[in-house]
This record gives sequence, structure tokens and C-alpha cells, in this order.
Amino acid sequence: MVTKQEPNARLFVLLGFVGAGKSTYLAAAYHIANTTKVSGSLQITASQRDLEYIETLHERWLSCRPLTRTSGQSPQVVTLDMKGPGGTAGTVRVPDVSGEALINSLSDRRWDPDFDASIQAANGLLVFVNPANVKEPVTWVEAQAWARALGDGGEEGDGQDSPKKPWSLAEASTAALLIDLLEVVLSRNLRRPIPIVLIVSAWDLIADVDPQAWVDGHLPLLSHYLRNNPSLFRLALFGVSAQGGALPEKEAELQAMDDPADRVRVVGGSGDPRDLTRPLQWLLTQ
Ligand SMILES: Nc1nc2c(ncn2[C@@H]2O[C@H](COP(=O)(O)OP(=O)(O)OP(=O)(O)O)[C@@H](O)[C@H]2O)c(=O)[nH]1
Ligand SMILES: [Mg+2]
Repeated sequence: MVTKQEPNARLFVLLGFVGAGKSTYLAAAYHIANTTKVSGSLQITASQRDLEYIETLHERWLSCRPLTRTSGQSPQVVTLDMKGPGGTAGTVRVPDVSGEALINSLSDRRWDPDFDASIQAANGLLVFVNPANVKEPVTWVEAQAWARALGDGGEEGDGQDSPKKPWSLAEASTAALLIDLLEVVLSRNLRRPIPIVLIVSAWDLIADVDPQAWVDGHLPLLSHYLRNNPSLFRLALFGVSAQGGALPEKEAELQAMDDPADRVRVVGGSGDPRDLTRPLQWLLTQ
């Protein structure tokens, strides 16, 4: 349950659809906040919490096994007591929700009461997109070409062996879905401007471009929406590699690293490039 707020607790909700990289980020950030080797990172100060969920994620992350997809309608809430390099201290609560539950809530126009409670109380949002599964919008020119290819019969190819799959909302463009989701969040959370960290996950898959240029190029509608509504959003953007590479292809390479903290990278801001707590630190200062 997330309705019982502790004094000074800050609630940051993870948002993003199936495979966006939410849980992997949480597992890796937990690792970084537990090691003293990464200078400038948030540090976990107390461990008397119920850490079963995050410990399970962390264990898989450590052994380079892909995480299982988060399931269920209610979020799994991770609560951590942290202190920052500037002496700031406090409790951070991070609900991890299933991307599938989020998609279902957009199509059904209803969501779990616990999740609603966390959205209403959220001090900030962490919004994830994974370049490996972002759905880009279809341009008018492409749509016209497809329509021509389908022909009068409305079937691709010979139309004999290809039964039509019913369309589902999950096939809509990522930007359109995220903007719909954010509109619903804004209707439930009255904080203005609401602090948002946009995280491009799996950053190891991206070469020679900075996170802003990537988002402008691949999610222009989302970029425009977030950047041009300063009364609604206060925005920060990071590229994050929380796993260090694609699995299982890079498993041996990642396993061979002496220090698991060396697998991770964050692009955006300054300091140790392994400091995955940087997005959380930004939220804590808003
Ligand atoms: N290459 C690469 N892949 C990553 C990275 N982080 C996550 N992934 C991959 O992204 C996919 C989804 O990761 P999750 O963290 O489970 O995504 P999620 O947002 O929690 O997804 P749900 O639980 O379904 O909501 C998995 O296939 C991961 O292997 C990364 O840093 N690099
Ligand atoms: Mg997950």
C-alpha cells in the first residue's frame, strides 16, 4: 500500500510500458546506492525495511539474468532510506508498476486504487522509454504507401493465409500512449509543474548522439509536449544503461567485470558516469 505516507518521504513513480526498463533501472540504482565506490551517489542508510522485492530484482541483475516482467495491477513499492552527498537525507518510495497493467489501464480507462493513490501523492515521475521497443508513428506518406500495397481487397500479399490480427492499443505509437498516460496523471496529481525525469534506457544500444537529440529524432511529439509545457512539467533527461548491454548476448562480457557497478552508465549531468542515482537526486532537489 502507498497511501500511508511517512513524514519526509518522497514518492517517485516509475512509468513506462512493457519492457521500458523500469525494473532494471531500480535494481541497478539499488546496487549503486549500496556501494561506496561510486562517488557522489545517493547512499542507503538503513536496511530495516521490507526489501524482498528489490533484493530479488537485484539478485537477478547481479547474475546478469534478464528480469522477469513485472506483473499484477498494484505496484510493488520499494522504500529506501537514503542520504545524498550534500548531507540531504530522507525516505524515497518508488512504486514499480507493470507496463502491461499501464497499457490495460489506458484501454479500460481505469486503474488500480493503490496505483491511483501513488499517482495522486507522487512528488515526481520517472518516465522510461527503451529504444529497442519504441514504436515510432507512421507518417502520412508511409500510410498511403501501405494502403496502396494492401490494394482493393484490403489484404496484404495474396490475402489467403494471413488472418488479420485484432489491433490492440499496445501497437499505438509510444509517444501517443505516453502523452495519453501523462494527461491522465495530470488529471489525478495537482502538483504544478510536476518534476519529470525522462529516461532513455538501454543507452548502450545508442551511438554518437546525446539523449536530447535521440528523443527529438525518435519521439518528437513527446519531446515537444514535455518541453513546451513549462507550467505543467519541470523536465530532466538522461540516457541510462542499467544492464550494461543486451542479454544474453553480452552476458559473458558483463559477468567478466570485476565490479558490477562498472556495467552501468548514465549520460546527462556531471560526475561519476556510473551514478545511476543521478535522476533520483535531481528529483530530490525539485
Ligand atoms: N541493452 C540493454 N537492455 C536493457 C537494459 N535495461 C533493460 N534492458 C532490457 O529491456 C527489457 C525490459 O527491461 P525491464 O526492466 O524488465 O522493463 P520493465 O519496464 O520493468 O517492463 P515490465 O516489467 O514489463 O513493465 C529487458 O529485455 C532487458 O533486458 C540496458 O541497460 N541495456
Ligand atoms: Mg518491470
